[in-house]
Amino acid sequence: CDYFPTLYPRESETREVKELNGLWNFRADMSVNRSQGFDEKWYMSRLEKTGPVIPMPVPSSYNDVTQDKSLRDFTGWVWYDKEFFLPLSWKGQRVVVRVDSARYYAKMWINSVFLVEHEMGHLPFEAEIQDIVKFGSVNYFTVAVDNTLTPTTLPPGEIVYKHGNYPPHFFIQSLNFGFFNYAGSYTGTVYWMITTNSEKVKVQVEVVDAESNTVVMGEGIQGQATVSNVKLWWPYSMVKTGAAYMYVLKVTVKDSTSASTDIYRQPFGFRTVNKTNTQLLINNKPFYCHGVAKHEDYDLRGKGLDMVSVAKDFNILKWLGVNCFRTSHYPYAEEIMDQADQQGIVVIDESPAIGLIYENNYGNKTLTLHLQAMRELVSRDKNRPAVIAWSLANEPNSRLSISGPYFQQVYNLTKSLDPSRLVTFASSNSNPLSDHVMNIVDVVMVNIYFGWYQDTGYLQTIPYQVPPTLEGLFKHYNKPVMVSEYGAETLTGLHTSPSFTFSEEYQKDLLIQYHQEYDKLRHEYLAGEMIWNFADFLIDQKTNWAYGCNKGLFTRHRQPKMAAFTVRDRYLKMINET
Ligand code: BDP
Repeated sequence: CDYFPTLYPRESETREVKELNGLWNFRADMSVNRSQGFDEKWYMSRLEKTGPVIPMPVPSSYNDVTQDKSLRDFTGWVWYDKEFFLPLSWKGQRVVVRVDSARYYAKMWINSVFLVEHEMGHLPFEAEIQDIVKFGSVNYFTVAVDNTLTPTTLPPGEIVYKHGNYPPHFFIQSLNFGFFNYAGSYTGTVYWMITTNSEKVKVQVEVVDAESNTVVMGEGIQGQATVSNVKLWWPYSMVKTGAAYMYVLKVTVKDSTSASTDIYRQPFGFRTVNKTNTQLLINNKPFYCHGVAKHEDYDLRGKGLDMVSVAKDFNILKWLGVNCFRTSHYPYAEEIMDQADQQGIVVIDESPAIGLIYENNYGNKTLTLHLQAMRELVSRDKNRPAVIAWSLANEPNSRLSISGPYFQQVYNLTKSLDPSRLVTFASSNSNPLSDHVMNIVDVVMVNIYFGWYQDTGYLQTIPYQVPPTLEGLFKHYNKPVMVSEYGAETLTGLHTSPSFTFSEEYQKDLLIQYHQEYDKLRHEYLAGEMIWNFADFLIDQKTNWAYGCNKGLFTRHRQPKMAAFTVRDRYLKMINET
């Protein structure tokens, strides 16, 4: 898919949005090689005519919705279809159909006409359909989605066939990552560049402030305008009042050939991001990230967008005093990003590149996809003030020498697309002597598990491990260092005294040990701490994890574990200090 959308669908005087959310028809292709749907051309008719279908909610991952284990663990193509109407009044207009995310590979048809295919989850794709759809009568929309991950997908995985004492055609989808494969009085200058599909257009732009006053106007498909007395966008933790101030760029395009008008409103904010060798700076003031790493993961709906959960999560983030989170390990829904912008919570925006572990994950196909992921992500989120950094990947194997030139290319592209933000990645390697990527990026982020994966149970080792590790990174790279993950598995309700691994006390004790060390370093070169994880989430079935990753401060149902109160005390105190 060469064409990727940059504008979120927003209603305006000239734009209408019709959501196709709800129950769709659904059919998994359970045939041995998962090709029955294509062989029989299921897209040529309504899906129910091809065989048995079940209702499936959209948006949602399908895995946890039914009682069927084979569907929960399914790998391969599934098919969705839905009937819809477009009003006669839309005739003559440009009509675009958009999918916000389909994990991992998607193809779509309308009225059996193939429209577009898109590789990679978490990022939107769209197609123009005004020449295909019928106005004032029924249409149908077919989407086929394949969640198979191979060594050259992003993220990579592998299909491993098992022979011998196994059921016929038995295979497992092995993953290179650990989460469930849900299918998935200053002046400010505003710059704009507008793409239109007609040349005879007159473009007018207005900058509208949060009180609905037009503060400056401009013209032309490309230009700039200066806003005086600009109100800056600040994280809520940095100012007592006026945080998260947003403007809107109202764009009016008049096409003299067709005498039509289009109006679109793009929210944005004014703020700068910078760094010294020891600190991150927002609007030239030091910003210390006290936050969490998150997941898009909810009970039953998997990664399906659910506004109740989004609202609850943001209320919890504020309750905890979190001022920053990382979208581990893929881009999150735009509705989530909107909340970060509007509530003044800083975001480190991560690409879907997780699990680049083996040599064969570093081929040209993956690189091409990775570059495309960065293009799509930057283009989607470039106007968001909350986003201060792009995270190129999580825990790539940066000990492999091939990772150096590979990430140099991904870094170069990202920086050229957006020189205004920092570029980083989360490293599992904390040894500069064996690393090939940390030297490339602007800020060092590292995932550390002392007292958990390393020296399990021995919390007294933490003061001997954390400072030298972080200092080693700082001394070697002379860049700010952030801890992008640290934590321990914790089963809610398991209590032990003295603390024992997996108990709530252990998680609390571990975090406190780290905090004592961070407090010594945060006035030096440490620029942030992010707990793994905000809440428990599902991973694939394993022996050493009890129904998912339980390193959350909250359960999957968003109820607090003991450590949540410890973190809240710490983070609120930090906010009061500023
Ligand atoms: C880290 C990964 C993260 C895992 C975490 C863990 O970045 O995705 O969930 O370990 O094991 O290495 O809990």
